[in-house]
Amino acid sequence: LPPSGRSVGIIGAGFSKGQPRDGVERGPDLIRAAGLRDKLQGQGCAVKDYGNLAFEEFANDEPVGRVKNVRSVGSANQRLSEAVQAVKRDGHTSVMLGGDHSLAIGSIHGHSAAVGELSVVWVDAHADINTPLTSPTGNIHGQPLSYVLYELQSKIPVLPNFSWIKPCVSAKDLVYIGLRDVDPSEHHLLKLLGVKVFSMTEVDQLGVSKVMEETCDYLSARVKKPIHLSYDIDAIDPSVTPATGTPVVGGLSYREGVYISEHLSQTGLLSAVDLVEVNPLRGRTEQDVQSTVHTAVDVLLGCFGRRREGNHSPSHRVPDLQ
Ligand code: 6HN
Ligand code: MN
Ligand code: MN
Ligand code: MN
Repeated sequence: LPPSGRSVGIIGAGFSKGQPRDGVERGPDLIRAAGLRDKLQGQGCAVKDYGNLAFEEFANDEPVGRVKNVRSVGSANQRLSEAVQAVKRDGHTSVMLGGDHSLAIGSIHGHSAAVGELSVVWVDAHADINTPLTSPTGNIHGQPLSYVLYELQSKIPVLPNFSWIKPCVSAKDLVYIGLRDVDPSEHHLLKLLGVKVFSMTEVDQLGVSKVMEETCDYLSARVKKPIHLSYDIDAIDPSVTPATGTPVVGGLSYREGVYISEHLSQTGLLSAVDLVEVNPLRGRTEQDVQSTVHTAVDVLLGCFGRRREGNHSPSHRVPDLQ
């Protein structure tokens, strides 16, 4: 094992058909170009980059009901699930670089197929729990949790290329952080299922450190399950991460955003991470894009042991005079 004891397997998933805006497919290469691999290695991680997934194209991917690009999304997520399973079998913490948030379907499915029951920490401005029937937009990036939660299976119609998906997460094992744009039917579902939610109101009330303490207490109250962190970059305030498809004012600060990943890193339970919705074409300036990408990288570094107080490896020695 590397000094930090962490090994990271990176999967590039430049997929954008869970939503209508071009550009989010460039996320993985931008995050890599910002030096993710070198920086992770510099903090003592072993890194294997599994490259970018290739996704099948569908010529006639007509909406099913209101749901858009169903066949493409189903197929892409099936590939991603297999890739995550391979990364977990190789013994790494999986890092999936999106791409849009519909990819959480395959990432969570593959993670659970490899390791069993999970805790899921969903960091997002949005709840992403619309069912195909409640979705106001038909965009699957607003629906991923509905496909993986056991409790919602009776609400999910049969969809082309979705039959491989097996629900694998229990509503009591899900915690949200950062919510501030929740559709009425999503809010109803969250209440019905009794999901633990730290919206921006709770972040304001409690502060991020108490939110993280309560998150970990809640998730470890029963058995300690491996944690799946699904991090939508739009959780952070658009003044910091503007290059994203569905920005919402009033988000996490850079410091709060990084604190969340630092805290989860310290649990030793982080087993898979999604970093999604970085879209360079949504930035108005190069500075917008750089700020978004660098913040995404810093969130990921925090997941793998980086501390703002500084780090050094156990083998480090203070030089002696000869
Ligand atoms: N995201 N609730 C809206 C919808 O279309 O269902 C917005 C979803 C945003 C999804 O940011 O990953
Ligand atoms: Mn979002
Ligand atoms: Mn804790
Ligand atoms: Mn999301």
